[in-house]
Amino acid sequence: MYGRLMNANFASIMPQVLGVWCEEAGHRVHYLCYTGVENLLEDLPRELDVLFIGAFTQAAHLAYALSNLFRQRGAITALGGPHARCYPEDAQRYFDYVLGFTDRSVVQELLAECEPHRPVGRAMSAARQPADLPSLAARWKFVEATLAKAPTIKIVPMIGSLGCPYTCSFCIDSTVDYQPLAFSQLTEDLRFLLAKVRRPIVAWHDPNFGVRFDDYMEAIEAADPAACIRHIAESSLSLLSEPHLVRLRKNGFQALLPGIESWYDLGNKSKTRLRGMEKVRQVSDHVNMILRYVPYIQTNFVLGLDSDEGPEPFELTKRFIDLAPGAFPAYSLLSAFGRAAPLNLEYQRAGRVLPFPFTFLNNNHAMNVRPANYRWEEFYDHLIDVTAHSFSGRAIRRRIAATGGATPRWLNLLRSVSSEGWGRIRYHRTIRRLLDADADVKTFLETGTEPLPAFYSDRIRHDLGDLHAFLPPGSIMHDPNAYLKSVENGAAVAQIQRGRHRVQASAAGTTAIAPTPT
Ligand code: B12
Ligand code: SF4
Repeated sequence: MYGRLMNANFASIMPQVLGVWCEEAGHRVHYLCYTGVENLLEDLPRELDVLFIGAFTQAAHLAYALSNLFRQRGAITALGGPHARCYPEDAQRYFDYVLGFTDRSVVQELLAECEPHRPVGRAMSAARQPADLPSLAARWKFVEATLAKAPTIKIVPMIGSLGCPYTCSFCIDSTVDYQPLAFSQLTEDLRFLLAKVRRPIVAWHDPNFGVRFDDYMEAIEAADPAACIRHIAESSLSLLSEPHLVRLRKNGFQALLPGIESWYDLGNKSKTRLRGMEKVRQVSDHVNMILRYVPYIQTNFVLGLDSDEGPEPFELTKRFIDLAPGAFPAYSLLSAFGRAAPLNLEYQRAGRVLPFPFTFLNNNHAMNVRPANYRWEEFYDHLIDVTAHSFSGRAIRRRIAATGGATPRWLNLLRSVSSEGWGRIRYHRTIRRLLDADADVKTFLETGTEPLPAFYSDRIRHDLGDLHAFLPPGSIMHDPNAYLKSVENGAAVAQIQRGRHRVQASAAGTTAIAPTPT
């Protein structure tokens, strides 16, 4: 239910950007945003010269199956996005090109060369994140096509900065320099949007919104002095001081998603040295203060970190739910996404990363790092307990009472009773039951040794439907230590192969962009 309502609102910006760059290079573009309900076998054009896919890791198997199908039909295939950045070695087995940082010149070089690279695809990457991106006006037709799939709430994706100045070792952006895009461009984009939509909602995809806070606010105020636009942003608690919140409210910010992460670790994100119950009190006061300015707040937690031990971290989260009833808690299971973050090397060195198939790597359907201080049964008992507490009838009622505005209340209710709240409790209970009843599941979680339990392979088959038949042989499993091996071999996998190829674009060239947010 929630997915049908919201998935189109979670579409990425980059495939739209790519569409613009390909058209600028003279190609014909067919853009398709997969929201989980389309029939890709029917909706994608049969004849393509190049198929670009943008995919998160949870959509990797879908991407691999599509690549295989379109290669059989004669297309060249390219993968970009989080999965390509995290698992390039694996993706190179199934795509002709695997792209890391992607700018206009990388795309032009690929289009000019456009050759099959098999059995191992060519890794390409710009030296850094792009210095600029096409305007909203330029990507508008792709935005419109995606939003047509959102039945009621329609959210426009925007971005004002790349990278982050902070260095949290678990984060993909900890090693990427912070780089604001031109603020004058933001103002121009927001003016364009106001001319198109009466009361637009904008979601900022910046990894950490508001680092250059005053510049940002000035850019927004210049475009929208009457604050007609409603904004959503991911930001750290350290940036959400009361004076900043006053200005955010004045400028129409309706939803904020700060990371709390843990009561014992990762304090640098919330800029606090406090730990345990002291941190719970301080953070819940802060969150309650934010709710006086902004109607909707989602607080993000990571469960299963090495700093956690025993029942206490979970009990503290339950206390937080009671003390800050208006916050919607989003729980992520500790996940090591390939080469996403420097910390993953430590987990791989310790032999703690499990080869869970990619489909399950979405922070919820599997925890692919063996916990340091819990047996799996114990961990799942605590996980179920904290999730059930967070989405109990009492917690939902208190959350709705503490939330202002009809839409935020309704969203809170819908999220709680569909896949994110009750759906997840059901899923975690299933895993807990299997830990007792299915020896394959227990062995796989404890040792990572194959065979892959039927529970998981059946779900992949069900998820992929007709496309399961196109999954390349051997692609369900991957090497969870590929990052470590490449570092130890001294091999830089994501080689920068920037040549001086002339762009041979022609009006006859056809390019398809198929992002896969699921
Ligand atoms: C904004 C964001 C979101 C937004 C928007 C999502 C979206 N569709 O873009 C929201 C809040 C909806 C979201 C949701 C989720 N997210 Co998120 N999100 C981010 C965040 C903070 C920024 C990503 C971003 O847009 N950066 C700006 C772009 C321009 O830069 P970039 O991503 O580095 O992309 C560069 C290249 O990769 C390449 N590129 C990117 N896309 C494409 C596409 C093509 C075709 C090509 C050729 C190139 C290309 O070009 C870019 C420029 O160099 C990152 C963390 C981070 N700091 O990066 C996590 C991150 C991407 N999210 C993550 C996850 C796990 C999720 C969720 C599964 C969480 C959940 N359980 O619900 C969902 C999945 C949503 C979905 N659509 O499938 C993981 C992904 C790990 C992985 N390997 O899959 C990340 C890395 C965070 C983490 N845990 O480490 N997310
Ligand atoms: S503050 Fe957020 S975006 Fe920046 S490095 Fe830390 S976790 Fe990543």
